[in-house]
Amino acid sequence: DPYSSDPERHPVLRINSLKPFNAEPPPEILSDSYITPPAFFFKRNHLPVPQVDPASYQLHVEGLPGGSLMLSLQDLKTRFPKYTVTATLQCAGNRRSEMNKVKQVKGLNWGIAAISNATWSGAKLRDVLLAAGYGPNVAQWAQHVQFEGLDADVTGTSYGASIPLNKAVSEDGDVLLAYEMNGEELPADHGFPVRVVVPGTVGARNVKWLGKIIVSADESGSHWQQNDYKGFSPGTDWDTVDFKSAPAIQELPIQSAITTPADGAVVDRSEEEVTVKGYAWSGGGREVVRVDVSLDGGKTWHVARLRTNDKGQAAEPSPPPGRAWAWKLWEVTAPLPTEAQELEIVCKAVDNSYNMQPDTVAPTWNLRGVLSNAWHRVKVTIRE
Ligand code: MTE
Ligand code: MO
Repeated sequence: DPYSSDPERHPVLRINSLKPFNAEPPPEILSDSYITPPAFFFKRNHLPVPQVDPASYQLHVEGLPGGSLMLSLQDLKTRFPKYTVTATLQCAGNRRSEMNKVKQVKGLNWGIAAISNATWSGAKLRDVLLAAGYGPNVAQWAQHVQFEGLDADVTGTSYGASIPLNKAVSEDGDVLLAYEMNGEELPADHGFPVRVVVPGTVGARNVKWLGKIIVSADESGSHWQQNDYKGFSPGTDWDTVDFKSAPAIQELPIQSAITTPADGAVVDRSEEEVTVKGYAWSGGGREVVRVDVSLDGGKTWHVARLRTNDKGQAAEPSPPPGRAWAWKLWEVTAPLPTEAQELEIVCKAVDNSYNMQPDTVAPTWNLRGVLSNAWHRVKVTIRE
């Protein structure tokens, strides 16, 4: 069994698939802490977790004029400045189960918790590429940076993905070769000893157990770059889909969801009010500037309070423009509407480009069930 050396996992995780291991935390745990504890951080593996010996680990950097560069874990830690970035990771398939209710899609049936937030520390990819010979002349022929994982299937094919070269080398891109998560060494499930963290970019490009970096004229040729993680029209089906016709997902759209109360919860009339909590995040470093919450299916709205730490009520000052990599947690307490027996609680977020979420799922349905970001709705009963 290639999965026999997979690590132990926290029993509270909701398992989507055991081999490979895919799981998400109960949603209310997400809004309990601004920085998600690694035990609860969602886990998305396509293959068995590889066992990597940190002492003999070598990262290969290829495709630059200086020839190939090999870096040990020690090299990464000592030859390059260490940066820490708080960044949210979200799987392209987060909230796929809502698309499944419209019409069957192919993929793991994620709820709303295939998203989590951590602080990541490591070397900047930019610094490593500069050390490997990157210069302005490279941008004349290269356009992509490919990553290969050390996890592989039975045929020896490893997980792979790529990002645009300009994201990789931009000073403001904050792309890390991370060896720490929340101040501790990376857990096995999250890419020990080194993973790429591409802030603002879909989870799939944040390659874990990083073995190789290739600067290239071409995108990664991997299945996951070419024939997966792309969006299509609701009218496109498996007979008509042409994966070459759509770009690979990189930055993700605006997103928010309600972590509590849960769908189907009951509140007592005597409580007189209800507290609603959730998360909001946008891709590409766009900052969430507002979250609107409705208790009546979208007829009337309240503005939620946004939170960027666990300390107090107030949000910290905004990050520099275009570098809002982390989610905001939000919360609103509102009176129970006097006539209603049932609440339809809805949330929608707005980012600083004034991007907003679509109000319903159906017009965004796609055969792989990715990019699911409609207004999130939960129904709650009021007990008299
Ligand atoms: N990297 C490798 N090597 N193998 C993988 O299966 N899965 C990707 C990405 N990096 C994957 C990988 C996907 S699709 C996602 S959403 C994120 O890792 C999930 O990261 P996490 O498990 O740390 O939450
Ligand atoms: Mo993913």
